[in-house]
Amino acid sequence: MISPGSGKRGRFSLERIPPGQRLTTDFPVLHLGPVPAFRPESWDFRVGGAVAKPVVLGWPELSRLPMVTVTADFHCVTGWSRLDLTWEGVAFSAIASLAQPRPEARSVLIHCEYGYTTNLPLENLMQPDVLFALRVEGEPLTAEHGGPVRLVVPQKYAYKSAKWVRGVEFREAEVLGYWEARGYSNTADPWTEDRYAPAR
Ligand SMILES: Nc1nc2c(c(=O)[nH]1)N[C@H]1C(S)=C(S)[C@@H](COP(=O)(O)O)O[C@H]1N2
Ligand SMILES: [Mo]
Repeated sequence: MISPGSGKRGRFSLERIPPGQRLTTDFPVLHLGPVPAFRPESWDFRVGGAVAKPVVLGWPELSRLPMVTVTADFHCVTGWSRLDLTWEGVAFSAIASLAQPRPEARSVLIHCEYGYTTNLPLENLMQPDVLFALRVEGEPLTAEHGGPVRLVVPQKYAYKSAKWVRGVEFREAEVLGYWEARGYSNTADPWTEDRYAPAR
């Protein structure tokens, strides 16, 4: 089955696995540091920066927003690819509509528990396959896979698919995220093996 949002494969071939990647059929867990505990009473999701309407959503509010379903492949920069994960959650574009980014907002910094961050151009995040996922494969996201809420950006290496998201900061000027500031590519395109930042 060819699902939307599975990459640039298909332009010249039906190859599903990007160059230099190997297929895995399980769902590895990979992250830095401990798995945060989720306390729904004190948890919030803050959307701000260069926006007309900053918003703070509690867990009941976020989990009642309209949901979308995206089936997409997942490529970790360390070399594994998992095909056809079905995610459900709130489209990035729906969060942007609530907050109304100002015209100068070009970049977004995603803030997570324990200080993990990732950055993306707003244009990339507005793609229809980008979502804040609450569920995967028909079940609520487990804490180890980023529950209660993670970003999913299928067209980029998975360090951009930040787990345990708590904040979305719209910005005029780009700030590099955790791995982007430590030698990994800012653009992170699996189809061109865009793994590392150019040497400086
Ligand atoms: N908050 C946070 N999100 C993160 C990471 C992390 O260390 N912290 N690691 C990233 C990396 S490198 C990968 S490959 C994916 C792994 O997601 P998974 O554990 O659900 O497979 O999470 C990404 N999101
Ligand atoms: Mo990764």
